[in-house]
Amino acid sequence: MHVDIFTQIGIFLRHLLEPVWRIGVIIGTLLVVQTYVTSLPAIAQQTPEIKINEVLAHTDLPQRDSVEFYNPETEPADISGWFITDNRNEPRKYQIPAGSTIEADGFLVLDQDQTGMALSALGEEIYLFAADAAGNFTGYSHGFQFGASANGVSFGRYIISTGAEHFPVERALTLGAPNSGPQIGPVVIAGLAYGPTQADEYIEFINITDTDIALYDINAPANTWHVQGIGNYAFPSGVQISAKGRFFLSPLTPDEFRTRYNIAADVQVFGPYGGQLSDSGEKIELLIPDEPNSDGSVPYIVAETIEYEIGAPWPDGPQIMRQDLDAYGNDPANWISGILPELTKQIYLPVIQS
Ligand SMILES: [Ca+2]
Ligand SMILES: [Ca+2]
Ligand SMILES: [Ca+2]
Repeated sequence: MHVDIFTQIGIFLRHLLEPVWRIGVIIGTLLVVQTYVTSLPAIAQQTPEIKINEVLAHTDLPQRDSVEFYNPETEPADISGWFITDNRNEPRKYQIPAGSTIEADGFLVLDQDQTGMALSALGEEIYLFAADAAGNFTGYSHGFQFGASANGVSFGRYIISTGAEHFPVERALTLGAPNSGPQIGPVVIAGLAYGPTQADEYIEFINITDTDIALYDINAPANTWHVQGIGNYAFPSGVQISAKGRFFLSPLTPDEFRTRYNIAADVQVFGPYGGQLSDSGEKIELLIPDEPNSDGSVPYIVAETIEYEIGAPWPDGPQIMRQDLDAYGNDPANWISGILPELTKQIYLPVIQS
């Protein structure tokens, strides 16, 4: 085999330079490793990732405002000296006392008599900050903001199909025990269309219970249910939805919407709403008025939240349908593409006679 002179020079140079190249790689790797190691706080890897798992903020005696912590680790966690606060900008409000240990996969509950920290029934925030023995923050924190709550009803940590953490209203109070899961209903969002044009938009609601539901406070009938995310739409007073009944909210007048989608005469239609369902995703909330405060203000409690997005993991729009009405709604796994089968869309808007 003939090997020309240039190939021989190339082989010679490679043999000469290869050790240099290898040493360069080793030095480079050592520098990267050293930079990585020195940039990690010494304690960060040992901080157990304790979660604020349930919060009860609206109580009358004998109940007390309470915070439940959960230890998801496989070892017991000592959170003595950590801090909790209802104001993230003031993290050192309450220091967890010495001897506060949570078993692996276990719970710890502290109430307002222990922390001296009452939580607002109108909503606020709760955060946990990890600290070392000297009271210095280690960098780990966990917490969330919450809205108004009904008396004796808690918010709980819930992991959806994507792995994201949500904190919906709980089905039952479970302080010191695994969470019950989200409260579903009494009225859920069953379908929505955010396009292709604004005139095509709708939100479909279903009363999933076996009883009639009033979309207002029966003790204060002027206080009606609201929908947020499309402006702030207030249902008219005096509306009743029959057991298992469905109803629609649209940006058209009820008559226009009925015609456009061939809605049966016994199905209630509401609107028009002032805003729109965004074609880039947004949060839609169904709100129920609670008992008015002594100053006359009305707390609104979130009964249902759908925070749809455009594209994966949400199904293709612009019309989407909820699959399981009794399962948590704010999870893309519970939604599929398509127009509701009960709708027969008209292609053209009717000509308005003058
Ligand atoms: Ca309270
Ligand atoms: Ca619990
Ligand atoms: Ca739209």
